[in-house]
Amino acid sequence: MYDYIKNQDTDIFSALEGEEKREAEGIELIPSENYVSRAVREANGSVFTNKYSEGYPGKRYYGGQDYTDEVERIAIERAKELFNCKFANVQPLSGAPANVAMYFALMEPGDTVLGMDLSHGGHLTHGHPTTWINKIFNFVRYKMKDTETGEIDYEALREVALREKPKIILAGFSAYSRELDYAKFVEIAKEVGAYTVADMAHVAGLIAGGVLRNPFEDGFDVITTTTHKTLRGPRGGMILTRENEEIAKKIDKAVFPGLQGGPHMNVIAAKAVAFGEALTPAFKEYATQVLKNAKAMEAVFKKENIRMLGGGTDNHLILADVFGSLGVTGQEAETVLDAVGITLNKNMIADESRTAMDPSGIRFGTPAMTTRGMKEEEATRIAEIMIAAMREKDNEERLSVLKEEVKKLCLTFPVPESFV
Ligand code: DSN
Repeated sequence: MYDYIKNQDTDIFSALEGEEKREAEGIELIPSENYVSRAVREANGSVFTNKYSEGYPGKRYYGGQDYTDEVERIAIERAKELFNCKFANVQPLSGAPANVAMYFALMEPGDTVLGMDLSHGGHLTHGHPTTWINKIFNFVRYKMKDTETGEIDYEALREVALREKPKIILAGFSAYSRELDYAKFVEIAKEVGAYTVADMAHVAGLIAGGVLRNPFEDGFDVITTTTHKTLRGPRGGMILTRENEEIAKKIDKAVFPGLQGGPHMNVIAAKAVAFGEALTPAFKEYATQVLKNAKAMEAVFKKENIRMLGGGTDNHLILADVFGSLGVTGQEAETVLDAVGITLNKNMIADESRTAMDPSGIRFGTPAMTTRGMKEEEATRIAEIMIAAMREKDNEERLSVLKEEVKKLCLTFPVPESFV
């Protein structure tokens, strides 16, 4: 691996070596990250990166599409099978462009989206004031009813929907640890004539693996997602339509030519490979273990009386109020955990009293550590190490002992090359 780079570009080779070591020797707890198989990496680094393929299979603007058509068709068919829907667009370059294309497909400028409040777990692309889409569309919010249980305030959601008449009701999040009641979203959307869209970027792999509910089963119109988080594919996006061909056609047009140019066919080939892996029984086992590991970590945080937003987790992630519980800020926690070889991210919590750059919370999750084969025993120990490191953040001797333990644990669970 990297033989050509090694001979040609020592600067990049050195960074690659550093990253290989970092990923091997540290525990990755950022809930939106994962380790892909060698097969996915091969497809991602393949000759398809050379090819322009504007258009869709069978209808392209350039010649030489025999094999690009083949891989895109396979990716589409596998995506449809995984998520039980009739249409899939696998060209979005990532989650943010997927959401932008979806907005332009389903709305006119000035139309309204009702989405989850950003401080309660929503995402930048759900209308953060600093984004361009926020200047084009009108975003209104729903929140949790109770930050200790995580339950969404469905009554307030309905009231806002009746008052604001959104074109889209958006379910989905990047920092929320509870399951959503998709049927309630559909019921309210029907009342006001809105489309239902689920941004399931974080939980796509858990839905594909059958351990979380598929919003399509409750009648959602559209799902947007990334392909690189729990789904364990290459960095990329995708838009799925349950059954309405008119919606699917609008989405195709919005992705190309509306927003993007040539699709990244190497990434689409890698998506196809990852979807093939996600269709195996081994992936169901993986998804099941992701949840078990998150529950094991939840148990330790509960036992140590550390406040978790929503009171715990139903999915792969936990948002902990470390400032409120331990007097350690999110930034301090991120830094000390980095120092012992555990990577996660600082995160704002609901009704945050601090700043985005140094908030009260940390967000962490189990997708990547589970890919390494770690189970409840390791998840429990990692949670204990995290709490010990945060409590003893100024004790350098103790931190170096914890760092050694983390490294040893990682070397016992090397990142696998293959999952099938
Ligand atoms: N950056 C991703 C996350 O970490 O949740 C979402 O875009």
